[in-house]
Amino acid sequence: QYDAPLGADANLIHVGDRDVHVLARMRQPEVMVLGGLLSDDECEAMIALSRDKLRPSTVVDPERGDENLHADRSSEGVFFQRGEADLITRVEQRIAALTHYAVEHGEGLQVLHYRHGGEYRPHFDYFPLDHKGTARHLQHGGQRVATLIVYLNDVQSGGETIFPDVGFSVVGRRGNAVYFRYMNERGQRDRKTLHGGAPVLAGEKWIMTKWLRERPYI
Ligand code: PD2
Ligand code: ZN
Repeated sequence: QYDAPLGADANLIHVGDRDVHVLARMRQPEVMVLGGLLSDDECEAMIALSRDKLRPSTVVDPERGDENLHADRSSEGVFFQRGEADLITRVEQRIAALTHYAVEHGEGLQVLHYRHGGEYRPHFDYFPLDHKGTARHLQHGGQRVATLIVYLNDVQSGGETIFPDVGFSVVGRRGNAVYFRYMNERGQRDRKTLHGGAPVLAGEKWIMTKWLRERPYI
C-alpha cells in the first residue's frame, strides 16, 4: 500500500530559501525528480569540501552488519556529520523542508565520486529484515524510509540512477535531485525501489545522498 505521495500535485515546491521544480513523478514506486535543489555554486562547494576526504566506498555485510569493500560499488566517498559546515546545515534544512522529515531523521550527508567505469549495482537502501547484520543498523533511528540523491555535476555519458524493475532511469544534472520513498507508515517496504548507479561511460560523476530514517538518527 502507498501513502499519499510527497508534493502530490505541486509543480513547484517552496523549500524555505529556494523554489524547487518537480520534473517527473512516479507513483508506484514513489519517485520524484526535482530541478534546482542546489545552486551551481553550492554543488561546486560541496565537491570542494569533499575532494580531499574521499575514501573507497564500502557495502554493508549482510551477516555481520559491518562495512566492507565490494565490487558492487566502485566509487569513493565521504560522510559528513549533520551540521558539520554552514553549507551542510543549509542543505540539510532545505532537505527537511522538502521531504517533511526533520533534520534529526537524516543520516549524515554522503558525497560520492565515481570515475570512468564506476557504478553502484542495483540494491535496496533499506536494511533487509532477514539479514543478521540488520539489527545493529536498526538500533540507530530504525529503518531507512526514503532517499534523496542530489547530482553535483553533469556526467558526459552514463551514470544514470536506474530503477531496473520499473524500467525507469534518472539522468543527473547539476543541482537536480531524485527522491524516492520505500517504507510506508505501516512499515511495509517497497521492492520496486530496487535501484543502482549505471556505469559512468565518459567523464565523472559526483552525487550527494541523504538517507532518511523512521526515527531520529543518533
Ligand atoms: O549514484 C547513484 O546514482 C546511486 C544509485 C543507487 C546512489 C545510490 N544508490 C545511493 O547512494 O544509495
Ligand atoms: Zn542506493
